[in-house]
Amino acid sequence: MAEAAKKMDVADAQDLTDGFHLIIDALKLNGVKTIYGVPGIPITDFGRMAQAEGIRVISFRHEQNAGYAASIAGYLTKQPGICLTVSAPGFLNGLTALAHATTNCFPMILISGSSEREVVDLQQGDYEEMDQLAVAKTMCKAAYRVLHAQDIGIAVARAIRAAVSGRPGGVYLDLPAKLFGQVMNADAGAKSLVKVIDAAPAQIPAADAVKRALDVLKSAKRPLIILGKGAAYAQCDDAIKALVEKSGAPFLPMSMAKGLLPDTHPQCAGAARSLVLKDADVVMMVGARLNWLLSHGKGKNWGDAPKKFIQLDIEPKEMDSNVEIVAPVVGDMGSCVDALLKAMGDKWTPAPSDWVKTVAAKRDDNVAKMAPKLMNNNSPMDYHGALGVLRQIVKERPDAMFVNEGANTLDLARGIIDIYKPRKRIDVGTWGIMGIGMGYSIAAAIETGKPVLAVEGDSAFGFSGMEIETICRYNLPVCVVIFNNDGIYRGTDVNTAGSDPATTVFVKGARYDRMIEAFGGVGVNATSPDDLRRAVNEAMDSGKPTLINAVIDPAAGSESGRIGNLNPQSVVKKK
Ligand SMILES: Cc1ncc(C[n+]2csc(CCOP(=O)(O)OP(=O)(O)O)c2C)c(N)n1
Ligand SMILES: [Mg+2]
Repeated sequence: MAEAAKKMDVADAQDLTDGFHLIIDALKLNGVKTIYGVPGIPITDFGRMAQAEGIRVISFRHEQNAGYAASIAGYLTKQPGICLTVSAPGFLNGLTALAHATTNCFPMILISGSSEREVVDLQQGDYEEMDQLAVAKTMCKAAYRVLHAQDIGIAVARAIRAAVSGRPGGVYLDLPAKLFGQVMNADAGAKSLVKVIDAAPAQIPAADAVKRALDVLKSAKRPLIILGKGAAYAQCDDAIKALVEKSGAPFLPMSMAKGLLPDTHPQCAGAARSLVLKDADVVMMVGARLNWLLSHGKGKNWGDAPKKFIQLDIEPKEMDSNVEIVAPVVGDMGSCVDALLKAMGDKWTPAPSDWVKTVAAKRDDNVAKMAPKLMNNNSPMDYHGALGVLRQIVKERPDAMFVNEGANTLDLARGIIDIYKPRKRIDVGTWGIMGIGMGYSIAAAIETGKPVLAVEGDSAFGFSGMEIETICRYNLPVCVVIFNNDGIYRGTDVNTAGSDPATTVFVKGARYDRMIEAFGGVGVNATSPDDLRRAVNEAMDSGKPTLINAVIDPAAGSESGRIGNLNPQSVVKKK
């Protein structure tokens, strides 16, 4: 009798599906291949089942790093990166990355389990109680909660569409614990799933907007093109190269747009930044915003010469955000660039040659001045000696992914290390955030299948350092180089008021290389540029998880790297 009842249950279960399976099926139907997350109640079994159903589930040590991984996966693939967390504290840990994704315009979906609605809403003190939806709403592009299994299909579809359409960003999906176990008829469940058609529809710019922009560009005596990471995200690399080359104008890549055209391209004005910002008379922004990174398009960095701005962006509200945009071109980047190219025709007159020559001369001069510094073999190393080595390695390995964070370690590497291909350089982005390093490295290795070189300040590394265990566990081809100058900006500060260390210094002579040895990775202590060259090449050839402690002179850096001017000053500071 009991046997017969058991058989009945099995037969019934075959006609049923549940929340667990519907979420997995909905994600798979929409092409999700990887989930980045941390397990726990109520999503542990969900992660196991997703793995069993063929989704790659990468298990991190902290949700913030899983979130950053998902955000950059979104940037690299144009599909929303998925981060999975538990309720309240796990959700909050993932939230920084969700806000980061939204600020940087990366498509990402944070999926968090949550506690029982009835208990949360009456604030009766449930396990990990929090009204997560309300908290998330202010930090992302869209936020949804699903209460019924039959709504999972539509909710996942909405989340995907919200993340990737228009200006991409972060989306929050709240899944209360009860939802996972809810059952429904399997056929009805299958029918409730939605495959998103044309998730990021083309947005064609108006013909008169294109004409207006070209009229302004044509009038320029000293045109400049600024490429932003929106241009890199769009994956219309050939068209962007054709536009820049046809215009003949010098171009300036923002840091994650480096490599759209090689930094060694004859029109690249990267090493003549001050000159082109000051002297250009027409500036065409291509997927770049006039935020703090470009001094808001005004002030002393932009000089006194009157300027006209053309701007290509998918977000109409971006126009006039900081200065007047005389020629807004609103549409998706691929469509905007194609329309401009087409309207330029075959007889476009390239930028005036005297301007192009002036910029090239300044650039060559600055590059020549830098060259000897990059060849020094000092030990302990300074930034230039160490970066000279890495510059050559990246040149020889243009397909590798390059991750970068820190202050001096970031600013100097950005200027010194040339990038040769699109979307190879990923870094601190719009916020100048520390902590992206290991999450980005893991996602870069997984999403691109290429080796990864991560160049990290010793402080920057600390924000995500525990993920070297994750790198070892998944045996990812990641080489982390830590620029160890004993601290934040410098390792030389002294606290004159007591026996505690100064606030910006760390343990002197720390051996970060020993950390990775605990997990079976390769650790190297490099005290000279020659050591560093040998160790990085070996790591990149072997593909073994490697951490190199690059010993940098503690006195070599400057306060806040290149942005010390943003520090508020006290006029009454007691010395
Ligand atoms: C999340 C976050 N916290 C704090 C900061 C402030 N901050 C900017 S750079 C930096 C670390 C710089 O030191 P390091 O990474 O060692 O680079 P270095 O200048 O020493 O080469 C910190 C803490 C930040 N940008 N982001
Ligand atoms: Mg440091």
